[in-house]
Amino acid sequence: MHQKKHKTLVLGLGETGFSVARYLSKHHRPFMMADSRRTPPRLESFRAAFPDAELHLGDYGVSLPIRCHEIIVSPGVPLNTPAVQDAIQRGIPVYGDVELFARSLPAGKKVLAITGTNGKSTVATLVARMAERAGRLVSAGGNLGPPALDLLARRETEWYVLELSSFQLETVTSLRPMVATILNLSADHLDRYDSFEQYAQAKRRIYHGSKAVVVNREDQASATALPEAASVISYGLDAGENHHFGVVKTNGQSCIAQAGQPWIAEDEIKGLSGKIGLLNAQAALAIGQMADLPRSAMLETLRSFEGLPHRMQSLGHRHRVLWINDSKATNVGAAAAALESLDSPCLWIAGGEGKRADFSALRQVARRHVRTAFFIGRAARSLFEATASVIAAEVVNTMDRAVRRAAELGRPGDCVLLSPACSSLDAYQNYQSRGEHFIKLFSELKT
Ligand code: UMA
Ligand code: ADP
Repeated sequence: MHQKKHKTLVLGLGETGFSVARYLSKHHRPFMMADSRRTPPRLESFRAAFPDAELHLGDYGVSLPIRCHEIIVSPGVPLNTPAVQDAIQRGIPVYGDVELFARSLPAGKKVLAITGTNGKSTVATLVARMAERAGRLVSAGGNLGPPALDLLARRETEWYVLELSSFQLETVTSLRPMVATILNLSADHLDRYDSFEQYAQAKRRIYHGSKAVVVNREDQASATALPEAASVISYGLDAGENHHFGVVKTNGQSCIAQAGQPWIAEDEIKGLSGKIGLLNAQAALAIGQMADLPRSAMLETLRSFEGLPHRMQSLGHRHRVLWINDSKATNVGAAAAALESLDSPCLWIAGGEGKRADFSALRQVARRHVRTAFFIGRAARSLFEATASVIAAEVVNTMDRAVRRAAELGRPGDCVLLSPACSSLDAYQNYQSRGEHFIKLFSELKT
């Protein structure tokens, strides 16, 4: 008998796939789940939650998609996967969880959408906290977690703050954010994209249909292809004119200002240090202003913000050497910005899964800030080859050895920085486990 194609195929049984399954099941939409791994980590909990769902594990080939009327892909599933390409050519709709979120969003609800190569989680968290402090009913998630669709379960939410990755944006067409921003663009995920431009184009989809955009004047690549009808607020490290944000000197102190009028001094925002901190704080203020948040709630949020774990997180001193966990620096741009922000000579631990990055971009910043580097993981040799002509460097392969060598060589006044410039996936489940491992090794060092 002819089998009717009435099911949605969900590809990838990770956090996203699980959230899609929850959503479809709640809305009585039949689905089947497939994962290319034979035993994905969430298998047992999926079976317990959806005992009747059809599940396919291992190579899913092209036969599975053609049994379905649409495919919802997880962000980690590249669109050039043969089964997905085959489905697209057959005219089967393929999209991701954020597009499903956008299509399901009740009228009147607003989205504040944030992407960029670096700083997304920090700025999304700041904006959500500013809105909460102002008494708004707000839910934050997306790439930051929880997945976007899970946020819809909280029905009283008025505003959704979404951190979006390029992977999630690839299939987004219906989002139309109230405010959208690309914080910055530098090379990342080149194991997935053919070129930087292709990656940038995926990110720029965030602007589509947005009524207001926030733009970083320091980063030209992120400020192109803006929607014509949108109002724009920019920010940067110069003073900024008209209604734009910038940085001015008042009584010898750097202050964030709008239209030249100081709002808050740099040393009042302790959780956001250096140039990066000034930029991220301005981005959050500009988004908040576009969304009509009161200034007092925004400034109080900046003053009380303590930073997020695994982002330039100070762990404390050992023998007058400061140890910093920046495990979330998973690309070259983030590690370069982290090194640049340091005042003291640095013992630098880096490496992991290199994602086909060009590490030569780290050579000059390493020369200025690094005393000795310890390289770990799959990218250790490439990092060594890119930098050893200008700094002392050792390929130590493992985190344990890197920490031991850094503890041996650190002198009073130095700092030890884990800022890997790579993803963690060659050795850890995620950047959090890598950071936790580093913290554990630090805590075991003799005081
Ligand atoms: N899988 C397949 N086929 C493939 C590839 C993967 O079946 O071709 C399966 C894997 O076997 C695995 C599952 O898909 O079981 C994993 O799916 P996923 O990689 O999409 O990961 P999720 O658990 O759904 O997490 C995703 C984001 N991960 C990625 O984009 C890689 C999480 O971002 C995000 O927090 C979560 O959705 C909720 O929205 C993490 C991330 O590393 C933090 N993001 C990248 C970054 O920040 O640089 C983009
Ligand atoms: P994302 O969510 O985009 O990965 P995070 O806010 O988690 O961004 O920060 C990740 C890392 O990126 C930090 O550990 C820091 O090293 C670096 N970083 C943060 N903000 C910026 C910025 N505005 N420009 C460059 N690098 C940044």
